[in-house]
Amino acid sequence: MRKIMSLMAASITLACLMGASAMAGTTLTYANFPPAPTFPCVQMEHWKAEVEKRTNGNIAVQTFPGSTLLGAKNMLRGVQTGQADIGCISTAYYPGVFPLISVVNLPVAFTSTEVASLVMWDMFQKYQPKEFKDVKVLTMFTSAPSHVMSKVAVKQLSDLKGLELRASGSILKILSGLGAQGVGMPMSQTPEALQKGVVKGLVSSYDVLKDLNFAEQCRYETVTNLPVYPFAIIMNKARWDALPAETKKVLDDLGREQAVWTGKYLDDYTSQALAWAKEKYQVEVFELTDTEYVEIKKQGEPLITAWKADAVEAGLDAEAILAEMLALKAKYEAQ
Ligand code: 3IO
Repeated sequence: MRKIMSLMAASITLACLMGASAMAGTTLTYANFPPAPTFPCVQMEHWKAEVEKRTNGNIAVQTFPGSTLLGAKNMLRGVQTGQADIGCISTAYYPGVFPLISVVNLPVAFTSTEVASLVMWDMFQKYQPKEFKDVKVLTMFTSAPSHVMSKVAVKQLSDLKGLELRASGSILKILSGLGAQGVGMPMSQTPEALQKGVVKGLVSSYDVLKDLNFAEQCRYETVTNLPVYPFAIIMNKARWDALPAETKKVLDDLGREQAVWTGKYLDDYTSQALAWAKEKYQVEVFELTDTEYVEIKKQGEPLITAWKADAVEAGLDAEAILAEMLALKAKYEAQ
């Protein structure tokens, strides 16, 4: 009798445990490299809330901002190997790895993050580039157009001579053409580099003036309209494959929506951040002359040529891809 009772107790306990784990569903870990207040992490929290709501709590998302799970440079590999289920990559940190999607990082004068993010998403959908074949892409978006934020005033292009500025990807090359000293590193290393004086400033979007408090050190901002940085949110392939069909549908349906949400958020937020920096630190904003903007554009042209050569090397139809991107850009800008 005692034996039967304890057997029953054990099976009740087991049933409860199984029930609890079925109710708790799946927890997905989501790694991000920059600190929590920055826009890649803001969009991550928004996505988490939407996913948890739309799956009725069947999926829980555990977020790790600020390189607490994976850093900027081991993000891609870390997601591929399953150290995190989901991760955020800035594709400019992986030279040569993304020959197709790096087209979005070219100097083609995006003025809207929403447009750039939609263009990136559509390009991915249309071409399904094999550079992403080892991961599942959940969404994509870009940073806002990039400007110079500096400890020294850049009032004219010649003030860039020899100036050490942090950047990544195509912007690094444009900087060298303009006589500046580009220093390549991820955003997550930039606060320390600025603090130590390794760089005198950076080239990125204005959101970081506020979110990383760069306005305190970089009191001079110069409007340069340089490229946007492309981002991809990637998921471990095996973890994706193991999800139930209805969960996959929720996540797939969110892809484009999240790109639009993030683009709109950042377009709005960069103006707020700049206004905040003016108010709090009296930062000065310089615009260049028309001739200088033409010079910046000229410095960007060899990059487009170089991108085409790399794309052809990677077996891509570079001309068609570039034309398609410009057509999408024109389409969304007209809307
Ligand atoms: C960026 C990256 C991380 C956090 C906030 C950010 N705002 C703009 C960017 C783009 C950039 O400079 C980069 O390195 O991806």
